[in-house]
Amino acid sequence: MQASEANFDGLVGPTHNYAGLSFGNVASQNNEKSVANPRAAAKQGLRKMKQLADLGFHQGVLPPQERPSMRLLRELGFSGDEATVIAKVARDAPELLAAASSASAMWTANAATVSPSADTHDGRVHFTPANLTSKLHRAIEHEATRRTLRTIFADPARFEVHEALPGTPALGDEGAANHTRFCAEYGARGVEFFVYGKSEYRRGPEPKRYPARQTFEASRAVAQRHGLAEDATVYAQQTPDVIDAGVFHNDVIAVGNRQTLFCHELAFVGRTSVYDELRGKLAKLNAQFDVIEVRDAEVSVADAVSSYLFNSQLLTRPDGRQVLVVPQECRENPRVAMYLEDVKSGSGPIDDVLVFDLRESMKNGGGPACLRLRVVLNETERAAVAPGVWIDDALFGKLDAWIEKHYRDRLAPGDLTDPKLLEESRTALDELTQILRLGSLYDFQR
Ligand code: SUG
Repeated sequence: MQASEANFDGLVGPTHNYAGLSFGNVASQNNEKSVANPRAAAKQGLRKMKQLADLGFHQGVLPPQERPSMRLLRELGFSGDEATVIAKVARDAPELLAAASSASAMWTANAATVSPSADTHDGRVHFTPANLTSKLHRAIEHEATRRTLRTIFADPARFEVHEALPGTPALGDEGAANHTRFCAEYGARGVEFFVYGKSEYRRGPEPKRYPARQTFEASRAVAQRHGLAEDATVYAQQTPDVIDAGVFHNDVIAVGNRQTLFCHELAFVGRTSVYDELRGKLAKLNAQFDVIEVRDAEVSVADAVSSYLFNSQLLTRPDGRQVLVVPQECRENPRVAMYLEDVKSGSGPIDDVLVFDLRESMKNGGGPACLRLRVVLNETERAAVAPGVWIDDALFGKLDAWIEKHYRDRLAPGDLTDPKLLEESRTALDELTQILRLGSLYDFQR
């Protein structure tokens, strides 16, 4: 059946800030305690959604989560009314207030792993929200993520939104940031590609400096739940050294779309056998496989990490041409800029490059690909999606005005202690559920 890819970007939440919460994510660590601009962050993300929608891509939006998370703070033993809880945690455990306040749900590539209906055992689209166990501020996302996905993809005849995997290190799951799907056409059966950082039980090389967030066991469990065929599933391990260089998710070093894998030569352990397996399994589905491999001599891993060249979106335009959506930082790195000039003028599978200013998100290690969750949908599935989340001129206008009205243009770590921030966020989110026509989504609305 005819299908196409839709991208659901996370709307940046009102508490966007730089708390240095992600050990192993170089940008997050380097920008710790700098002053954020939530309004600019949200507008930068919204502008990307709008421009891609204008180019004819199916573009949806996922709402932010309620932050600070009073639920987490109460679970951690802080009691009293809300202002008292915030005052106590600010005084006794500011790191927990920072974790409870992060707007990290904006990076929806980590919201879930999604398998299109053409690949699954029961012909439904399957979603597994990521447990994100590796970081406290992210491990608190999956319950609300599940509720949001169930609200937007509500029809049980077409969509299955699973529970997250059990939250334990052996099953660390970071969602679609470590997952890619290859296919001839979006609606045809495809090969799903799962990339993990380490295995809990099969001994092998592991990173030494930074944590590997995704395990093989988690990837395999997701594939099994989604009912993917073994002959259409490929697993690969990230090179431990690249994790140690700051590649905390595979989407910092590789991106795939349809028959193309664009990656750095050091991305995977045993890369030639990984490519051969992908090529072989795709050939059985009458699909081709092209690898655009960037050599370390052209763009080093350090350049890839600072520019986010591979954290790009590789999209098939309605006219069939492929475009690469990159952050502005790629233009500012001379080697990456030169590489992209060659891509544009060459005759390879990438025809054009689009550049976006996502500076606020980038300073926390979130580029274009982090901000979006890909969902391949056929026409009937697309018609079953909650209608209020598709970006068009009208929704763009409403969201832009909503951001302008509710968001601060300055948020320093010290501002997280301000109890007014919770109130402001709730007022904003309450209005947002009306704009997106999502009903009562948040705990505070129930
Ligand atoms: O999980 N940063 C996120 C960035 C996620 C990027 N996503 C993908 N690569 N798909 C993370 O490390 C930083 C928050 C802070 O430090 O305030 C943060 O959570």
